[in-house]
Amino acid sequence: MLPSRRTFQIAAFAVFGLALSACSDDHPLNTWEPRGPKAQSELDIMWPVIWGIIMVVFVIVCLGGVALAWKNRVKPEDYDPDDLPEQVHGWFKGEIAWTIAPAIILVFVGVYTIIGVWDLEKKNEPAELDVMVIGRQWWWEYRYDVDGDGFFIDADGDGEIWGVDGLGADGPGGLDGDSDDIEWPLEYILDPDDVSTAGELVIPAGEQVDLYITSADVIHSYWIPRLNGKRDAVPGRYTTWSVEADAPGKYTGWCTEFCGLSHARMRMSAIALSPDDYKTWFENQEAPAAVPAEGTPEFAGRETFKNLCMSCHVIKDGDLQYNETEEGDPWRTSVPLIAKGAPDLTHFATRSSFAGAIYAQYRDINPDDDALDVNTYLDLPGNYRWNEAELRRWIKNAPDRKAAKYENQQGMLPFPQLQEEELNNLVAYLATLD
Ligand code: HEC
Ligand SMILES: [Cu+2]
Repeated sequence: MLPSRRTFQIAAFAVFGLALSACSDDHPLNTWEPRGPKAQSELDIMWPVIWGIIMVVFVIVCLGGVALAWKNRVKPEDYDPDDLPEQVHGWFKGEIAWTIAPAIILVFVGVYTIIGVWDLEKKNEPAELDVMVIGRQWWWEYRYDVDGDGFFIDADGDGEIWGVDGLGADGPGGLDGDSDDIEWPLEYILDPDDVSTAGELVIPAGEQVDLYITSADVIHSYWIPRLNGKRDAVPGRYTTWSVEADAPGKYTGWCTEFCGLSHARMRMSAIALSPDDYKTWFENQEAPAAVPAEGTPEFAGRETFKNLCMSCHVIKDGDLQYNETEEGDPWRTSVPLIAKGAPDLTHFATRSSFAGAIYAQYRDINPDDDALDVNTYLDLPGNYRWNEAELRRWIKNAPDRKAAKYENQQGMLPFPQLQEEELNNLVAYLATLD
């Protein structure tokens, strides 16, 4: 039976649509266009396997099939169901041959792959730049160890700096760890002095950056396809990975492990800057935020921030006392200044996107494309128009902009009670955080 006209139309439409989708010239998640040595080495494994093996086998099987069909063809009137071709059983030489040939192919691919994997696992010795990557529902946190004392502190005061299952003695920062001394959840052990950013991983171009990947809640997966493959972020464990970009640029990524409601809106990007620009960027991130002059709208915004936002967010300006301590909880009292489950906003205005890299922070920059001019990344607040409208919508009702069950401690609370003036002040204050 022939397919109906309708089926045919739908199929044609699907094929046409699929073909058209290849026409976009912007492929931010394209693994065939690596922009760093790690991603390149993965592609270098793929090509010989594709051309040297897959294509050869494909052609042999196709041509062989056609040739056999041609050779054994019969006219319909000559067709006799009892006239079978000669049956071959127990052909010893043949069986040996078609067992050994694939085995040789697999050994070849295997050796090639294992060498590649070793190369991918190679870390910088001694460590140059380590960044801790924390998956959270639904955004990525990046922590830079500023003072070189590791990413963690001795939160329970027992003399062990840290110890979380999954890390041996050569943990982040080279610290010794006792794996029985479990300091968890993460909020209590992260070093409050470190630089913490969200959404955009800023790195120097031309250098390998080692990542320590973990998760604060469920399993996520970190993936910047043009720089390297995927690596899972598992709560309670630390996995190492690394990225390196050949040249300055923006490289987009996406969480690739289903992690709940807003998984599809958990994005990230790596921003590679020239080493000099990176240094400037980092020095700025280390510096405390500016405190606005008293009596200004920005100062009023900071007061509102203290009242409504500080229970989750941190802005380090060397003055405010953050995260009011809870009576009788020694871990909390020992950790005054960390973002709990929310982005550290100390230098919020230096990012080009927010809320899991899905919204543009500046109106001339589209978070969906790679077109961000990294030469102006350091001047974002000066060179581009602030996306005030989106930020206002976010602060007023974040769960409406990005689905999250705040009653389950996911995401940000809505603030329907905010008066127009309070909102104006808050936004004005956030704009000063450059
Ligand atoms: C219940 C905790 C909580 C409170 C209270 C809270 N937030 Fe948030 N906020 C979050 C979380 C969680 C995120 C990350 C959400 C995401 O990206 O999916 C966030 C994200 C943000 C972002 C985007 C940051 C970035 O870099 O992506 C801004 C700006 C922000 N909040 C401002 C505020 C302001 C202003 C207030 C006070 C009016 C506030 N928040 C109160 C939890 C909170
Ligand atoms: Cu995720």
